Amino acid sequence: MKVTKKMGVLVAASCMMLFAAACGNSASTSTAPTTNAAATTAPAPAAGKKITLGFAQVGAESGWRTANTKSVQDSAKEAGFDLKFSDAQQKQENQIKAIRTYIQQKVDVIAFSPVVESGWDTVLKEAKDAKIPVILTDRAVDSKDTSLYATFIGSDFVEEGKKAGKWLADKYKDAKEDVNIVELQGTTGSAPANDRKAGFAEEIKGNPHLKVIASQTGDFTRAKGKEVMQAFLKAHKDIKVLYAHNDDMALGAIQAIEAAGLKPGQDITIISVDAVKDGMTAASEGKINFIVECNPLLGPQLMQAVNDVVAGKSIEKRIVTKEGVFTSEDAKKVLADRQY
Ligand code: GZL
Repeated sequence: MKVTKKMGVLVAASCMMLFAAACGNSASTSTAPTTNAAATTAPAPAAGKKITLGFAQVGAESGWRTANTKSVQDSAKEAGFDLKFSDAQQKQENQIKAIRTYIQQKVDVIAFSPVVESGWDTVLKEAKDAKIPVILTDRAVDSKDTSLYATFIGSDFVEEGKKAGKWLADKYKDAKEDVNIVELQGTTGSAPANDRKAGFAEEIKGNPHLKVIASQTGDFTRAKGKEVMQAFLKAHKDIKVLYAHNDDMALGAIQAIEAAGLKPGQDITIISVDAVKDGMTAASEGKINFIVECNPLLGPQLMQAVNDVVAGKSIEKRIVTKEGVFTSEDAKKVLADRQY
């Protein structure tokens, strides 16, 4: 039987999918779809040619990002892909430049974590015109035209904010006096910052004693988190709670709190998001009281999605990662087994 080029390519892609599936998916994730599947395909690479993936990463701003980068790089290697990787140092213009370079290089698939939600339509249209499918990982874009990307693989940040707010509302459900909260927001304009803020506010709004007296970006970094917390402590003498949108900012804030002679986790209750090793260590020491997990190990799911779009398979438009929550007691129990 004559094996056509297309059949040869499909066999190659299928073998890769079997290989990728055999590698297993180390991330504890669910792939619960939330919207209808939409077929988005790329012209398959020539028979026997490696799939080339262009990945534009946000930066290296936090422990979470470091773990996410490692997951993408290790999974691409396991899947046998040729990975082109760029670090945008948290600048949108650098990510747009990287995506344009990948288009010029005619990669098979482009994936990226948008540093902010807006301003992507033009470059995503350029990728679509070049018939290169785009996969969003970690963070979303606010483009109204959802045909501009094949799928968005990442957490539900509103849900993460709600988990944080619910724990606090439960803790202070019988409060008789005001509980002053300060908030360290993530990168201004980013999906996690917008959504974690919204989810948290939604859950605490039912208790008039829970008051956010100050809220400012710490840009997801330890240094900025410390700097802003120092300013909060100077301006407010009655802070009872810190809600930080990630562990790195919480850890920077803990340095400021201790320098002010206060006990983190006791004088000031601290809630954080991510559950990276350093955050979980602080939680196990009682310095962070509650951590909402945000899973960075998105590599295996991303590579499976790359295989699917190259093989012409239909793909769920939204793949939500599965995550837990940890009290200080929980953190003590699981710290040794944490992968990141
Ligand atoms: C969330 C991710 C955020 C992390 C931060 O998915 O985009 O960016 O919560 C990281 O630690 O900097």
